Amino acid sequence: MAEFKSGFVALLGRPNVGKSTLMNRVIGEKVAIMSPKAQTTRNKIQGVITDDEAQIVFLDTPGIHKPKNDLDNYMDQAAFSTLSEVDIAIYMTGAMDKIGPGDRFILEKLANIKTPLFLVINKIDLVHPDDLLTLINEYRTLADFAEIIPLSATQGNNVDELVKEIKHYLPAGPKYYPDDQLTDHPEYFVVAELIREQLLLQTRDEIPHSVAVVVEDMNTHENGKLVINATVFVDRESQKGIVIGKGASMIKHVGIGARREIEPLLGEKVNLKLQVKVQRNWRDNPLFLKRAGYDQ
Ligand code: GDP
Ligand code: MG
Ligand code: K
Repeated sequence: MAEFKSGFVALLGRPNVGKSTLMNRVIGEKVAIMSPKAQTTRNKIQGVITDDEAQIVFLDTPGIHKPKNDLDNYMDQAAFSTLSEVDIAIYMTGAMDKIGPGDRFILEKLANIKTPLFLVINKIDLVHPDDLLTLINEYRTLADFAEIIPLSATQGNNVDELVKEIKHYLPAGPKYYPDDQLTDHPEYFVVAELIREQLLLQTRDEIPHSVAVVVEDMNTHENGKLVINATVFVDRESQKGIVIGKGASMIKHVGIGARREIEPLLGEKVNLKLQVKVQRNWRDNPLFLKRAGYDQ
């Protein structure tokens, strides 16, 4: 029998190319946070798949772009520091996305690392095959890709091929995680992200990214339900009004939506208690970022 293989795979790419969708498709569980909005994923979230041939540990990295504030800066560092620890780096793009200065900037940086680099072109369900070939040829001039894999994360086309190629490039190695482990991320963070996801979905464009969620505690039971106390931090008083909504209707719906996601994840009934607080300029406050869990 062939030797067991294992290793770490970093998923890189602009916001909204479908990194979280792909990871969820591969792993089959909701471990990364998806949303039609950019930058939902702020932290590294690991997903693990194990079969009898290999164990693949995915790092869903935050997007890389020109830093505008401390949080952006933090996200860039997290993305690049990940690359020194991984066995394969995957640069992901959308089949509809034109190659821009951002892609060139990142691929130039990636050219300097020794890690094998894959190009994954996602969302092939949206383009004509001829246009796909043109895009592939353009990318070939930008970097020396070990593999180029077009796929559709939502439809599932060619996702198996990606997994096969990842296994091919992984080194022989041990299981880092038990067979049934899907993520090593603290539950607090995942729960906070599920609440934030609901906020982004339900408030639409009214509170762009000026919202952070901190789970204060999650360890007591009341009437057979796990009590989760969480705080939503916004930048401005006006945003507080939007998040709470008329007669507290918005925060109530956010709570209901989040609970629907959290209960299957934790495997028990939950009593979710949300409060909303104004914390000015939280994105530039290192202490706050640390408290909110952005300090790995
Ligand atoms: P991320 O920011 O890179 O993690 O992107 P997400 O996984 O959050 O996906 C962004 C959006 O693209 C979501 O609305 C997804 O449903 C959509 N999306 C992801 N993969 C595909 C795909 O293969 N085809 C199509 N048509 N849409 C996709
Ligand atoms: Mg994401
Ligand atoms: K997203």
